[in-house]
Amino acid sequence: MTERKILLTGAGGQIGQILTRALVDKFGKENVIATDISENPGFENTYFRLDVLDKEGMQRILEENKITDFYHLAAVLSATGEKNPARAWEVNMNGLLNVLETARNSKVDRLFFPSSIAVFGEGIDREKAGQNAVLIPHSVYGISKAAGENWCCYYHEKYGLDVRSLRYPGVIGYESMPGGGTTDYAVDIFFKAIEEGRYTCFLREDARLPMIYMDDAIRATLELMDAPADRIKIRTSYNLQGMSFTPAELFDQIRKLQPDFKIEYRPDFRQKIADSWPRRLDDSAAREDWGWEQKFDIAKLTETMYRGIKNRQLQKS
Ligand code: AKB
Repeated sequence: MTERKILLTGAGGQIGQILTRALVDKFGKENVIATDISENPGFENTYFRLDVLDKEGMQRILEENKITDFYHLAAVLSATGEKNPARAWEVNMNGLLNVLETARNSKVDRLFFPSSIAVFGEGIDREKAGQNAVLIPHSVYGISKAAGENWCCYYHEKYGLDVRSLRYPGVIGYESMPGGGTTDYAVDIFFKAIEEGRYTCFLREDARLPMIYMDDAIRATLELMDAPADRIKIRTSYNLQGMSFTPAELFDQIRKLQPDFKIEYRPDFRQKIADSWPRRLDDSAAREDWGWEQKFDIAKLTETMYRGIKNRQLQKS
């Protein structure tokens, strides 16, 4: 295998921080370059400030560092996107087009594009959204991800670019904070339980959504990127399912560890976004094509999140 040289956009985000660390562990810190729109959040590997709308800057970094593997994570998520749809479209769409063009020009070996359950909307089986279900999303984020998947497929077919993609469910972890998503409640709830003993949830108690624990999401990403190209049959994006639960079910799990924990439900505009998303995905294509298998269920996730946050607090005090 030739030496890998990795570049990430959006490395300061919830998934980006953990994926950068995993890639550094796997390929060595000298081979991983992290970028984000903000100043370096504390990476020890090479870091550049990069706005994904700056195509020349992106091209320069790719060429000067002879990048082989490109992970494009920068995006405006569902809830933030609804507050400024034009900005979400600009960042998500033009950012991706810059990534696709520069990756093609620089002949990178592989490109990763994260899609989302947000691509689904009208006309699906909400209990088990199929791999090839119709995509009629309701949020600007979902529209940009659905279009993005098709652009990725187009670049694969037309230019042979080896683009790979996953439709992430809500990603839950405690070492990096989510920002601007509809599934963020499933992270916030743990911090509020431990810090304040109560939580006000912005979704209804029965809002069932697909979720995945961070370790599973990172492993899925690396396994997809490691798979031989002929195993990747889907060049739009693979459905990825971890587990599915409602806020009430997550609350019950946390109560097993903290019996006096209290919750109230005050659904806001994010409930409408959640209502348009599937409750579960059919990820059999990912299982068949490149061997995807999740390890975390709701009980293991709750235990890991709760103990992880508690331990970190003990270390700080
Ligand atoms: C969001 O809630 O916007 C994201 C997602 C499901 O893509 N976490």
